[in-house]
Formats: sequence, structure tokens, C-alpha cells
Amino acid sequence: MTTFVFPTIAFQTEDRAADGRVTGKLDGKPDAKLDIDQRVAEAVRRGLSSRPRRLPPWLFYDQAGSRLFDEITSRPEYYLTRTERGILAAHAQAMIARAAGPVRNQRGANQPPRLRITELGAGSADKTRLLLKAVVERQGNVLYEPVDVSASALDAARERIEREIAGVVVAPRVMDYTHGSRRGLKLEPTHADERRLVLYIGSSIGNFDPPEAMRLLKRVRAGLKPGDGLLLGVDLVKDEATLLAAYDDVAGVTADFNLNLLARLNRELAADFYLESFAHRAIWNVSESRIEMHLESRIAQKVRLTALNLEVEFAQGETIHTENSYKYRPRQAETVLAEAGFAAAGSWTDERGWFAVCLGRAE
Ligand code: AVI
Repeated sequence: MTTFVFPTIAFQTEDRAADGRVTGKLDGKPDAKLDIDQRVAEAVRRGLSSRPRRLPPWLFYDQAGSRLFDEITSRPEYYLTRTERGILAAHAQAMIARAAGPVRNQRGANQPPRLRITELGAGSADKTRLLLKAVVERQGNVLYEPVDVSASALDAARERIEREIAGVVVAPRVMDYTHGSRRGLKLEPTHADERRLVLYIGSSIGNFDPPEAMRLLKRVRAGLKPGDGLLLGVDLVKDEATLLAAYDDVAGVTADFNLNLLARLNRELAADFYLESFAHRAIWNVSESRIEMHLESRIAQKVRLTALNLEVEFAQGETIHTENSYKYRPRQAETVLAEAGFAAAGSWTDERGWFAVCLGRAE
């Protein structure tokens, strides 16, 4: 583990650049400029000033955090990715056929509509590939629109997918789908003979609390036409030991992922978190049906975030709540989808009933 040592420097002046970043000169280092992402700065100030202390989970995904998350998905304890991949491998054709709509056999019936695939989050090529291949098998080629805030993640997805699957044209959309108006995601309109299938897989919906998740699903629905679909991957409630192990693997990758958040604040906000003085904690909150991740202060300590001109005092044992990962009960996803305006059009699970992929059709 790395220890970060910072000189004592004071944040002096503040200028807003055209792109919304705040730049500031560091006292005693006239040439040094600190480039701060305003959204990060505001989230950290708000979260660390509140009680209980919290940091939003989107902060996990800087370059190092995204790499650690990829590593988590191949840990033996992190059953989610493997299980969902198994479901998609077994049922991709059925999911795609169902999303495209029934094929009527009577003479003169129309061709079923073509599907366009829109994925929220740039997606791991691995799981998405199974669905894209099934669409290409069905209709020859497909337009795939990965949506993400990170242009570099989208570039990587485009490069990977176009190289690996013939017949897929990738049209990345840089957008923060987690925020926005109730009027719906601003997606490019589909053609009259096309249906859009939105993928929101990987249990990403689980990182939103129920009201936030509902707002997000309603926004997705508002951006769709009747007949379009949403394929949602949710992790299901299971025994506590399995859940806890998934969020506290023996190799310590999830601990590193959680602690990287503090390393990120050291890097980006000139903070002086001493990583060894915080411990990764995973808790199963049964009444809320969620795994919580926290960073627990092992000692009483003060931490300075120079770029925010903020000092935070931690009592021994005090935690920063960094993530919730909600686990759904069987049929709960269908109920939630129905409330968001989607009719149940299919649901697939694994033989242990650990994970579910549900198809909702926009009504
Ligand atoms: C991205 N998300 C679905 C993961 C989860 O399982 O909630 C993030 C994660 N946190 C710890 N391990 C994985």
C-alpha cells in the first residue's frame, strides 16, 4: 500500500475555467496549479461535512478505481459478473427475440422490427458481446450506442467491440445518464421500423437507493417509445456469508477499491489521508436489503483537504459510508419496472436464483 505525504500548502486563489474546473495557486509554489473537478470538489465537501460522513460511489471510478473494479469482477467471491454472464450466455437469443417482439406467422405479416441496442454505462465487452452477437445473428448487423460520462471509456468500448464483433456499428454517446430532467434521456430518435433495447445490466441499478432507482428508470422510460425495451440485471438476496464475501474478498481487492477513494482525494484534492489508518468494512443491512461499504477510521485523527480548505476530524471507529449495493427479492424487479412504466416481458435467472435479468416493455 502507498503512503502519501504532502507538504503543508494552503489553497489561496480560485478561478473558474471555461470547462467548469476550478484552478488554484498553491501557497509557496507560485507555479503549481491545482486543477480540480468542480463536481468532485462539491461532492466531497458535502459528503465529508455531513454526519454520518459519506462519499458518493461514482467517485470510485477514476482510472485506478476502474481497473480495480475490473479485477473485482474476476475474484472468485464476486459471483455477480459470472452469474449474470451465465444467464446471458444461456438466454441471449431468447431475450433478443422477446425484445424484438413476436414473429407472426400468418401470410403477409410484417417483419419484426429491427433492434437498436443502447447500453447505460460503457459496459464490459464480455457480457454485452453475448447480446450483440445474438442481435447480429438475427438481423445481420446492429447499431450499438454505449452511453457513459467518460469519453475514454467509450473509445475503449468502441475499439474493443468493433474489433471483436463483425456487424456491430458503435455510436458512443457521452452523457451522464444518472442526472437529468424528468423528460427523459436525450437519445437519438429511432426509425419507425426500429425498436430500442436499453441494457442496464451488471446490477448497476443496485447502487441507487429505491427512490433514486425509480427516478432513473422513469427517466429511461420517458426517453423511449411504446414497444421499446429495457433489460435490467439485478442481484438477488441470498445468504449473508455469500453476500459479505463478495464485498470483502480474501485477496483484498475490494478493500483496495474502497481505499482508492481516499487515495484519489489525496491525488486530486491535495488531501493527507493516511490509508493505513482506515479499514475497509462491508456490512449486510438486512432491513434495507443492501450491502453497505464503509471506510472506518482506526484511530482518532484529523485529515486536511488542502484544495478544499477543509479539515475533517474522525473519531476512532467513525466511518465514511461509500456505497450501497441493493439486493432485490424475487419478482421485485418486475414490480419496480411496472411502476416505472414497463410491462413484464421476460425474466431469466440462474439455477441457484442468485441473479435475475428482467425484460420490461415500454407501455
Ligand atoms: C458497479 N456495482 C454494481 C458494483 C456492486 O456490486 O455494487 C460495485 C462494487 N462495489 C464493490 N464491489 C463491486
